[in-house]
Amino acid sequence: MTIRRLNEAERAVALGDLPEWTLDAERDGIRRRFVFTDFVAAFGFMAKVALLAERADHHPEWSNVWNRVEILLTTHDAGGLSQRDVALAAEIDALLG
Ligand code: HBI
Repeated sequence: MTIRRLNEAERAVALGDLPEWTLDAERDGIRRRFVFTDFVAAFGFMAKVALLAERADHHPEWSNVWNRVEILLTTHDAGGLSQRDVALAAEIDALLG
């Protein structure tokens, strides 16, 4: 299935539903920074995200420093922000309750 970049109207709706995520114009993706109590909590979160990502065949660009996790979602196959990024971001947010 081909996947395409979201247009301006679609982006506005998507970001309205994901208030914690910001548009990264340079990468044409969305990013969010998460802060946990310690490394174990951060890594536990990453393990859950990894399972979601593998199930969706959609993988984050991310980094971890002790209790912080920085996630960028963009779609190589679409050349930028797509519905797949929005869907995974919503699933990630749902992990946090
Ligand atoms: N993850 N973020 C992201 N973007 C992609 O385009 C992508 C992916 N994971 C797997 C994937 N594409 C596959 O469709 C292959 O292109 C590797």
